[in-house]
Amino acid sequence: MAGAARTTEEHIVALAGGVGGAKLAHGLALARPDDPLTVVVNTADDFTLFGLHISPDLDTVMYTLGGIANPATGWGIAGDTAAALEMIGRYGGETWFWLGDRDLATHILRTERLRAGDTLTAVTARLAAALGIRAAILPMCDEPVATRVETPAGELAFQDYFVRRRQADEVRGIRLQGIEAASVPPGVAAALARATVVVLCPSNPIVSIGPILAVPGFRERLRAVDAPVVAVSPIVGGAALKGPADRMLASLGHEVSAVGVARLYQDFLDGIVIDQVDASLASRIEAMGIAVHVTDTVMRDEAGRRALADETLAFAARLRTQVGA
Ligand code: FO1
Repeated sequence: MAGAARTTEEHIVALAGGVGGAKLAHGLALARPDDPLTVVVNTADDFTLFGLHISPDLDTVMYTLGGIANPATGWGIAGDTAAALEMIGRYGGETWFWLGDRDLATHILRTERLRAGDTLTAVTARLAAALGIRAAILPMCDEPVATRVETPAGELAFQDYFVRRRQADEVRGIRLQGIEAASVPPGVAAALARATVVVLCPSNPIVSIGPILAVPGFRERLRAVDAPVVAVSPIVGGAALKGPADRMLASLGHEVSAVGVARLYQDFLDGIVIDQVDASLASRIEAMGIAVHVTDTVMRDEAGRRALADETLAFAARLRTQVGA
C-alpha cells in the first residue's frame, strides 16, 4: 500500500461456519489484502456421501474466498452443472444433497488425499492454494467430529436435519460426536497465539461456531488471547438472516437476539457488532462488560462485506487501545 498511512500489520483470525461466516471472512480478505488472515472453520457438518468426504463449511469458505461461490445459494460453485447427480438419480441413488460436477472434483481429491494419510488441514491448504487463495483456511480439528441433532423424531445426522428434512424438526439438543478426541491443530494454536484480533463471524452460534469452541482447549486459548475478541451477531431484529439459528436458539432456551448471542460468548468476548435495528439492546450487552458497536450488519454485496469487515476491525482497534493491549 505505497503512500497510504498503514498502521502495523494485523494478524486476523476469523472463526466461521457456512455462508454468513464465509461472507465476512471474504470481507476481511478484501479489507486487509496484505495482512495475514486465518479462517478457522467448522467441520462438524462434514459427512460421507457416495464414499466421498464432504466438508460443506470448508468448501463454502474456500469457494467464497476463491471468488467462485454460487452467488444464489452461497454454497457450491457458480455455474456448476449436475450431470453426475442426474446419472446417480437414474441409477436410483440419493439426490437430496445437491452435488455439482465441479464441486465433486473437490470431494474426490479431498477423499483421495485423506485416504493416502494426509490431514484435513494439509488437504485443505493444498486445495485452497490451487485456487489462488492467500488466506489460511484451517479446519477446527483434524479428527472426525459429527453434529447430531436431537429432535422429536429422534437423533438425526446434521445434513439429514439440515438439507434432507429442511430444518423442519424442533431441535431439542445438540451432540458433537467425537469431540472429546479432537484437538486444536498446531496451525490454529499458532494463529491464535499471534492474533492481533479474533473475529467470530455471523455464523450460527450453536452448530457453526459452537463446535469450534467445543474442541478441547479451544475456548481456553480464546480466553487467553492477547488481542481483542469481537463477534458479529448473526441475529438481526430477532431473526437469523439465513438458516435455522433463530429457531434453534429459541428451542434450546436462549434469547433470540444479539444479547443471547453475547451471552453464549460472554467468557471470552470483548466486543460485539450488532445491527442498527437492535441498537436498543446495546445497554444490556454493555452491562455484561462487553463493548458494542452498532452498524448495518447485512452484507448485501461485496462492498457490504468489506465495509462490515472494516468497521469490525476499526472497532477491535479501538478496544485494543482502551485495554492497552
Ligand atoms: N445446502 C442445502 O440446503 N441443500 C443442498 O443440497 C446443499 C448441498 C451442498 C453441497 C455442497 C456443499 O459444500 C454445501 C451444500 N449445502 C447444501 C450447504 C450446506 O450443507 C449447509 O449450508 C451447511 O452445512 C450449513 O452450514
